[in-house]
Amino acid sequence: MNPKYDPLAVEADAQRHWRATQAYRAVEHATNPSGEPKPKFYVCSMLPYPSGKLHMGHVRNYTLNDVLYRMQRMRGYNVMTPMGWDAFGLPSENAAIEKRVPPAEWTYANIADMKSQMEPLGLAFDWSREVTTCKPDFYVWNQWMFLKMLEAGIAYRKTQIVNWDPVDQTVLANEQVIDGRGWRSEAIVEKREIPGYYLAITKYADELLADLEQLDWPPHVRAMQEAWIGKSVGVNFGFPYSIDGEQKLLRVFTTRADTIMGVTFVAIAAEHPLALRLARDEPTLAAFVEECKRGTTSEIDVATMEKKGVPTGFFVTHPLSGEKVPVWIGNYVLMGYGEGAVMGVPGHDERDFEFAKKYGLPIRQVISDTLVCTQERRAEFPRSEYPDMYFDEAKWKSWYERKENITVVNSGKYDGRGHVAAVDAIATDLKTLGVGDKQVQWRLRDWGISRQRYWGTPIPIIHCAECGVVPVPEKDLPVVLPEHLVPDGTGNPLAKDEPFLKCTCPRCGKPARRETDTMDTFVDSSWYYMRYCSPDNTHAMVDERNDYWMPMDQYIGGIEHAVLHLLYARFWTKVMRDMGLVKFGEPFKRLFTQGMLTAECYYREDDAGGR
Ligand code: HQ5
Ligand code: ZN
Repeated sequence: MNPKYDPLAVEADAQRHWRATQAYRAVEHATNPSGEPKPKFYVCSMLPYPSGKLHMGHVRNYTLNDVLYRMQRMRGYNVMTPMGWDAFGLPSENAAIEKRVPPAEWTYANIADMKSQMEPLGLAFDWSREVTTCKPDFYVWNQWMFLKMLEAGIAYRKTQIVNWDPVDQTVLANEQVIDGRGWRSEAIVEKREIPGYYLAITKYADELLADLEQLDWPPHVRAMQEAWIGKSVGVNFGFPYSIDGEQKLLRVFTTRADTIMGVTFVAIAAEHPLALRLARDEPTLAAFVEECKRGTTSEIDVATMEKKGVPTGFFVTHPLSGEKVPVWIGNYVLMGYGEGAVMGVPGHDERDFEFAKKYGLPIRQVISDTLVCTQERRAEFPRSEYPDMYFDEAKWKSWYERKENITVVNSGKYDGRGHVAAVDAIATDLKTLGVGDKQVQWRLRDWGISRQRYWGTPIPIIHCAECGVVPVPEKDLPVVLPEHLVPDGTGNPLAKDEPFLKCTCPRCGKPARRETDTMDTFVDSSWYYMRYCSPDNTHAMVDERNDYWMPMDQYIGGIEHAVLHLLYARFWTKVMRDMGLVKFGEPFKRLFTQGMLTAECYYREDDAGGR
């Protein structure tokens, strides 16, 4: 035996043996020598875009995968690890434009190249499960699911103002716009109004948020998803008042109902019906209303302009304390936002604070992260000895900005509660009184999947002059994407390809035109990891082999997919579950984000100045 490790000889021999014995072919329900079923372990790395040559970053990602595979196999698991190609999308199309070749040709050549670089690494991939997303046997199921989603009301068409990337000539999802620029091209994004197809991910917002808790994922990834979903629970409630013999409610919306006992005034917009009513009897109010009308309607301008207001002399009733609260007309309250009225809590809101200081309105502290001296306990805790327990102008802002680790004070029965508990209790009481309720707001928007691009899954829709927008019947799937077209950079070549465009309307049989929009490639990556379980099934998207391997035990990939891909995949899985296609609601039990290798490299100059 050669005592030295000679990779060329050893690796080639080992790999020949692995190939001959199909060493990495995974079989469902494998048993150990004593006949007992082995526990399964599905480990998978994020599949590459076949954009050229294999990158050192890929190798790093796939080596982590390989190490885990081998360890779990030695520990007695029935392990499966597959590989595939995220083959649709802009990089191929852009390269095709540049090289004047069809993107299919360029993509298949890259796949062959990258595979030939990957194979000698001797990674434990079960190549019999290889998935290539630009092939009809894969994307037919994108189309099939799209039709199912249309039926279920998850997929829909609407005209909307969209983010338009002028360089990539395509629509971007909100999450593909980073600081006003396209996530890939970095071009400044413009606004355009066009029709497109959307998936109602917002219907799943609650569940996508709640289920984060059950995932063994890095906390920062869960936090990023949570922030992206962006649930804010506010309370919409009213201050009762009566005018002209009528009982009314002056409605406001707030995300800080925990500060409700700190209300010392209500400010209303100049266009608010109550302002207009009061101005009828009072010339000074009428003059101020006129002055405000000439002002701004922009939220941004309001933040910086001088806050002005006039007291109306009118009072509403605090719904919980019963106190009389003065109503002011404020130039910083806009009729177009919320209710056109805001509760004034100068102790804990920067704008209200500025306003109250200017007009000498009372400031009341009702939240704090320290033990705060309530009115009754002043003697016990003199200010000179316990300055931290008193309202401090310099500190008010930190109280306002924080929701964590704060305590409600000076608020009667709500004292001692944290932000969430106080909001809950106060909302419940307002509801009982019939003057308010919780209102949930989300940052998440529906997922726009239309791309005005050639190299993607055709959206299975037909446009008929008589019948309008008609889904392609299931039996006519797949709508096959022609592979010979050469994009020239001036829009979508499908829109100029007669053989693709021409079709007959499935409803009335008259000549019709095919939809030329294709799907976002994040559709492919939302479920490719399930297709690895049954890549050969020609009559179903997934089958019982998916029930065996999924949910995935360990997913490994770059942190750049913390929000987009991983959120879409979770959503897609939940939709499949609701259609009875899978039995689980979360695809990835554990996640490891390995970070991404960038082009940065460190070097040292030698004495001669060489590197
Ligand atoms: C890395 C690099 C390059 C890559 N097709 C998508 C993709 O990101 C994945 C889909 C599931 C949406 C890592 C990267 C990712 C894997 C594949 N990588 N350093 N494809 N310089 O080709 O670490 O983080 O870009 O996990 O390789 O990357 S990809
Ligand atoms: Zn028709």
